[in-house]
Amino acid sequence: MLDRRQILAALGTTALAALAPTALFAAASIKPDDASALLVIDVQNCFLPGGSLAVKEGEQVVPVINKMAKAFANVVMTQDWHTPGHISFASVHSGKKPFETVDLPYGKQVLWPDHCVQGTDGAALSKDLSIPQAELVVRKGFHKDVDSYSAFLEADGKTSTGLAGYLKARKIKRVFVAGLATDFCVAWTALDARKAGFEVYVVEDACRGIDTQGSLAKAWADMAKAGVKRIQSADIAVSA
Ligand code: VGL
Ligand code: ZN
Repeated sequence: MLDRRQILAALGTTALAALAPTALFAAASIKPDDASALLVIDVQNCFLPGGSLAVKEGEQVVPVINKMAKAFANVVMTQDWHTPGHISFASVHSGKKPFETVDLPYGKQVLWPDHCVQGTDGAALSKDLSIPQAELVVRKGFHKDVDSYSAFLEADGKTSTGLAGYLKARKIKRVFVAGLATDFCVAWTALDARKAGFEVYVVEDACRGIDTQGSLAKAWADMAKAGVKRIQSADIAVSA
């Protein structure tokens, strides 16, 4: 067996200097199979430019996701789907402003502008998504007194959306997570997917974050610790 030092020596310093590490190791090495599913998280008008909780550069994930989705036989999308006057809205907590926090029975809750209210245009999936084969849309956050960043478990830590059961019944072993926002719904979904026993990849360039009070760095650190793999869309082989 060659160790890393021997491989590097064999490549030679000249060749090594000429090649970027990505060119050596990264090109489209992951092939989604029938036991893989793409989870497209919350690509909804409210999180896109002009939306009430617009994520910076949020629209840039759409073409990346559309292209990547061609590699997947199984695609599930999620929709943040809140009641009017939802507990996560700053507008229902007197004296509170968006991005402040409040202590709720299930823990600390970041407060948001009103967003993704059931049945509104803001809650609709982006019309620019083009994933006709998508098999399931999971709505979440529909209990008035409980938020749900995760597509698997509500913020009380115990109420299931049913997604883990669905994926297991479909014999899915690996999930690839993309969408909005990296540091909230994407990260919480990825962490719960690990807890439910799936192999988990987050596709970094197919996500964008909100980044409030260090949330983006914390999310990546938590995901790394949980064994979530951080990849780029170019790592996924799109042709069959
Ligand atoms: C999200 C904040 C509030 C998300 C949803 O989709 O990441 N963030 N609701
Ligand atoms: Zn929400």
